[in-house]
Amino acid sequence: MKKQTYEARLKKITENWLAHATRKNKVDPSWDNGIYERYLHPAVTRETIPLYWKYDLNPKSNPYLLERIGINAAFNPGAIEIDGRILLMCRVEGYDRKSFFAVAESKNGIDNFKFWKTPVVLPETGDPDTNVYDMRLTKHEDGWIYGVFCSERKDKSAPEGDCSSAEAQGGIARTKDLIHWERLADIKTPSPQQRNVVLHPEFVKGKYAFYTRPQDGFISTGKGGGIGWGLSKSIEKAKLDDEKIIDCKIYHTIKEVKNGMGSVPIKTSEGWLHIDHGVRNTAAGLRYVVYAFLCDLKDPSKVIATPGGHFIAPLKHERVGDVSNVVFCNGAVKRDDGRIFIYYGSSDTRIHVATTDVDRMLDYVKNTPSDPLRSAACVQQRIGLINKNLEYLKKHNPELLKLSLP
Ligand code: M1P
Repeated sequence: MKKQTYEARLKKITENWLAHATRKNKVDPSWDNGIYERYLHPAVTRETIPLYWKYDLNPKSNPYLLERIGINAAFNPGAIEIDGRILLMCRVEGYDRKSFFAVAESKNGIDNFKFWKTPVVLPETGDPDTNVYDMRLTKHEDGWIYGVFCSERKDKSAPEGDCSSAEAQGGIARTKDLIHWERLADIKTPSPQQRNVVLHPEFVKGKYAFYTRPQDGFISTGKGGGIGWGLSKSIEKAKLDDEKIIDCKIYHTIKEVKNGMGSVPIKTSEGWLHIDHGVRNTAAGLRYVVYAFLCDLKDPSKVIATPGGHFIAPLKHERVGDVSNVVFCNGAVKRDDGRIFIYYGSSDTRIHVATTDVDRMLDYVKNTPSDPLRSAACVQQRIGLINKNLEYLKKHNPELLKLSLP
């Protein structure tokens, strides 16, 4: 192969980076369920990562301009709006499999995401994490921005030779600017492991309120599972004495294996809007989808509307990646004009945006019927909709009726 000069390679990789980082995104016309828009391209990918995070750009020490420390993926971002800018706290994963956090910023929240100069330098606790990921950003009424994330360490009780058993806990750090971070103690709960821990943005009964996901093992939730809820007097040493399940896993549903919180819940006039994830089993492995529900404004631990089925499922190119058949949301932003931007990772590989608004989401969560849990009941539910429509069409749109029936 003809050897490329440093200059030629630099031009090529710079053009490639620019093409990704400045690409305009458009609504995908092939998707239309009225509830939210999907977009043609991912919002952030590993190609969006600055070149100077991966290459040694000095021709003297890197004459072939080879990648020195590669980036495998950017996915599952927390999200926040600060001064009109959308900031994504991305989970960036190196070729070495370790994840870290890095902020990507965009003015419109749809495209042109650029990473801040350096990744987040997250302080460690006395028991350093091996891996950190999936940060949720909570703008709390106490004035801090909290980052709550999964902190993973090797399972100390694993048998000799077992190099994959791990222990997951809820890590907590706080900041005012997403640059300088103070690390707090991992949350203590009645469960041996935790993932998908999220801090509620308001005090409840004068305490910090946490959503949890108790789990017996690292992957399997075992006897645990479901979205938990508990209160803590302290945030510096967060501890939940009680953990009650507010949204449990259920046989033969989109959350039969496990579920977990997604974004920080969004406050609306009619309740706290949840955009979370559910996991089911298939012959091809686990399938992760995003689902939504609504909780009471005064008592955020009380579920008041539960649309059946998934809200976002992996589609087209989203379906394939490092961990295929996964969509996972841990960040959404409600803008002042009522628009909601939902950020989700697909197949543990890249980041997408979906857009909707408060009115549509409230209509969706309140008027989509709940999962009736059995085929026979699902058929009845659908026949109810069909009959309602047939009656309406007969009176108001008989032409459409002719078109759709033999
Ligand atoms: O690989 C799919 C997802 O698996 C975990 O989610 P959960 O705890 O619900 O199983 C997380 O590691 C998440 O980051 C990942 O996308």
